[in-house]
Amino acid sequence: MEKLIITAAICGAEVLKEHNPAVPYTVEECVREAKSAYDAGASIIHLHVRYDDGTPTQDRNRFKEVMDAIYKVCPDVIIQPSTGGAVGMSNDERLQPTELNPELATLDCGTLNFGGDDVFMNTENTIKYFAQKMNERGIKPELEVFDKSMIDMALRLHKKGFIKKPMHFDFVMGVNGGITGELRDFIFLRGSIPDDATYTVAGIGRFEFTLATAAIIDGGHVRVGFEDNVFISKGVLAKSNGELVEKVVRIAKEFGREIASPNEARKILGIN
Ligand code: KMH
Ligand code: ZN
Repeated sequence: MEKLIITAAICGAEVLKEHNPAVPYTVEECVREAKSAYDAGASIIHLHVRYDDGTPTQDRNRFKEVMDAIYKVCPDVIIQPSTGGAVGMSNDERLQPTELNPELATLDCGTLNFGGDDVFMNTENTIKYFAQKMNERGIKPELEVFDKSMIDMALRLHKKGFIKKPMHFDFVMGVNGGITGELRDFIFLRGSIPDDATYTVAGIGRFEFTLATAAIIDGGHVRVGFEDNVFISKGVLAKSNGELVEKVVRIAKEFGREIASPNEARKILGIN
């Protein structure tokens, strides 16, 4: 089985210090959280950035500042900026971090309700526009799918030439408005992607570690982090993103799955 790629989604756009005081907002806090995850075994940092008061932003300069500071302490790590940003942002606002030519960035493959009154908008033309920009800039998209229909959208856009193979998916499971985090649904998604595709799974809240375990057994990859879940176990807040990654590493060891370094992750994903 391939080595396990662990992604740490350290910050997100919606989770707050009120949920867990260790959620990073400032540059220094982002560096601290990225380093804790990297030291524990994460090879990819999925990155959102905030202003110091916690407001999410897709500002190119803020991304550059945070990315440069992370590279100083984790020189070989893969930083994957979000192009999802926060609900309500415009397309061009969301695309700003792709101007920094990262190796990898997210590409959200459909629209969904996002709790309460929020709608996370990704029309077909938006997805095509984002895919084109990423192709122009040599960025591999990680295909964020919050439901089965979004896999179908990605496959359709592959046929039309917008998304290249090998495709790499992220199954984000358990968002209020998307597919559940039940194992039945994981098996459904996992069986719906091409044989030559790779995938990682991001279980939201209580689904984080059950889905991580399923992916470890199945040969997939795993995303954990405060963006998705702030608890290390029921009712106990995680002290850091590193603590969440350490738990995944322990589970992987139990099943004999080795952990990929950033360069090994690049090879598995076909980026260099
Ligand atoms: N913050 C969500 C609305 C991504 O990073 O590409 C979207 C999101 C997906 O987090
Ligand atoms: Zn994200």
